[in-house]
Amino acid sequence: MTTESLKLYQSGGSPNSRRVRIFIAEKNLTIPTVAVDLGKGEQHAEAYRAINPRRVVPTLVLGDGTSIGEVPAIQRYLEDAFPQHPLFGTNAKEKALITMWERRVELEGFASVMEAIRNVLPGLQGRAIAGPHDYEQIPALVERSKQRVANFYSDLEARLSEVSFVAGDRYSVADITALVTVDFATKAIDMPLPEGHVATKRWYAEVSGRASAGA
Ligand SMILES: N[C@@H](CCC(=O)N[C@@H](CS)C(=O)NCC(=O)O)C(=O)O
Repeated sequence: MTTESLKLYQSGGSPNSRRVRIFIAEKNLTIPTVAVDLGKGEQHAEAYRAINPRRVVPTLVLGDGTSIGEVPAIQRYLEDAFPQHPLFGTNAKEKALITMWERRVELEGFASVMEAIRNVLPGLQGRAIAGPHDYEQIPALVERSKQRVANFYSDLEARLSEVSFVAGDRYSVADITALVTVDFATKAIDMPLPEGHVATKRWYAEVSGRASAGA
């Protein structure tokens, strides 16, 4: 199967899009992209809603017109369609453990950063949760979200003091989500990695030094 028939709808500044872009780069794939300008509200336009009624990026559209939304679903499709350079593991145990770590990073780290920024950014008033429904911001949540990010950092440091990569001894999709989370937290809520987190900094230097990190 070739990648020419695929199309990735994505946005340059979107951390969820970056999770997929890094994944694609790690697999050495070239997939045509279509930019969706979130600042201009293109995700709400009828044309894009026909592609993804959830009104979020990224979305992968297959040659037969099938739309796949949700980052882990897009990554899973690409892993199965293009098995080279596996990022979800190669046997049942590895696959389960990588899925477990990736999910923890997404729920505890990535989602906490998203919650912190979406509940405070003036431009996201009435849009505290991305998607088809409008939600008011709850500024009181922000401090708790930041506490969750701080706890995520501590847990990550403990983990990376024991293993080389998030899910064990090999780079995986869990490292992609963790890298995007750290960069997102640094940029969006001014929470870079804490000074004394030497294990995480060792890991960060390695994963951010891979060519895929620029995707
Ligand atoms: N659960 C979705 C989340 C996607 C998401 O929240 N994307 C953001 C960009 S990072 C978005 O499209 N936001 C549009 C908006 O805020 O209206 C996924 O995994 O793809």
